[in-house]
Amino acid sequence: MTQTPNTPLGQYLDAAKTPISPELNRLILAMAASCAELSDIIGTSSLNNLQGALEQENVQGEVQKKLDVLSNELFIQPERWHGTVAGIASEEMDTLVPVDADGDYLLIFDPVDGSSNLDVNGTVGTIFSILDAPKAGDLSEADFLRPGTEQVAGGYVLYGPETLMVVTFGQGVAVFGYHRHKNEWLLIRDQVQIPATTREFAINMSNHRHWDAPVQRYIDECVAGKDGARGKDFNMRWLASMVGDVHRIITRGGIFMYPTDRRESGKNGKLRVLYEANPIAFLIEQAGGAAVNGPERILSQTPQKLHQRTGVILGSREEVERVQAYYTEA
Ligand code: AHM
Ligand code: MG
Repeated sequence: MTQTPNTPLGQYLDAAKTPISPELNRLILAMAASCAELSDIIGTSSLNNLQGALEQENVQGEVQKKLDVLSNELFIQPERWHGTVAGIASEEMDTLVPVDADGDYLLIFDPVDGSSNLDVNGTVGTIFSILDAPKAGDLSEADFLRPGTEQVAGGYVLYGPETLMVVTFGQGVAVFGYHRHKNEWLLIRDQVQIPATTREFAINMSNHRHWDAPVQRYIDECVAGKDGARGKDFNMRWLASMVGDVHRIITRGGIFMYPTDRRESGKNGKLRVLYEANPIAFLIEQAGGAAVNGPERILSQTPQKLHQRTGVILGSREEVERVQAYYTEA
């Protein structure tokens, strides 16, 4: 069932085709409210001296920005989650944070993805994934190490010219806009579908010499355009913010790639399974697209650790399948 544009988020959740539990409903509303708050913080960050880096690194050796830390602190406040969340894991924390033993869900997120864009007022986003919490016992990291097929919800909030939330509960993809003056999230598009083919790719071209042969072959064929094997011209876009690049694909199709490569630092990929690749792959599949790590489906991987990385190739189905075939043939 497609719902009518301008439907408020709460009403949308109440009318879902397959009922959404009251706890998940509250959790999503709390996530939306938290992201609206973060949108205001990001939207005034230069004015409030919240730009720039801190002299500290996260567990993955990345220098943290002031807003990486501040947004993480905002999202881990237990009172936000109204007893719905048993535990939290985030890009910015070494290990999990237990929240409420009775909570039904695990919440995993990247509070500000694409944070190198913060300094230049470029697009950034929050990515989130929700899993069922284990029924009993003390929470451990192992409870989070589950394949993406087990997600009960996944989504992102994009902080661009507009603040948008794109979410799935496994019954299609919906896009909401945050109406600042009304302080309300309103439906923009429901049951979004990505075109199966595209003429647009997104990849950091400066890494060309490091890529594996299947990726070089695919991109070289795109760049060769009409005169090459593909017989058509391609265009390139790269925002250096996964949420921004993926939102373009959700809107008009395309292929996004951050593949594994031959460097020591690139052999496992750059993006993380649990809070980047999985929720985005869930959205893309629900919108009729495909998402692979190279040879395999992203959602079928079982991560061995919280901050595990993966290759990411996703978007318009026929293009993703073509790259996947190049991997299998190689
Ligand atoms: P981050 O989580 O540290 O912000 O890194 C993830 C980001 C993605 O949003 C984006 O697609 C990619 O890293 C950009 O990488 P690069 O700087 O190599 O272009
Ligand atoms: Mg990130």
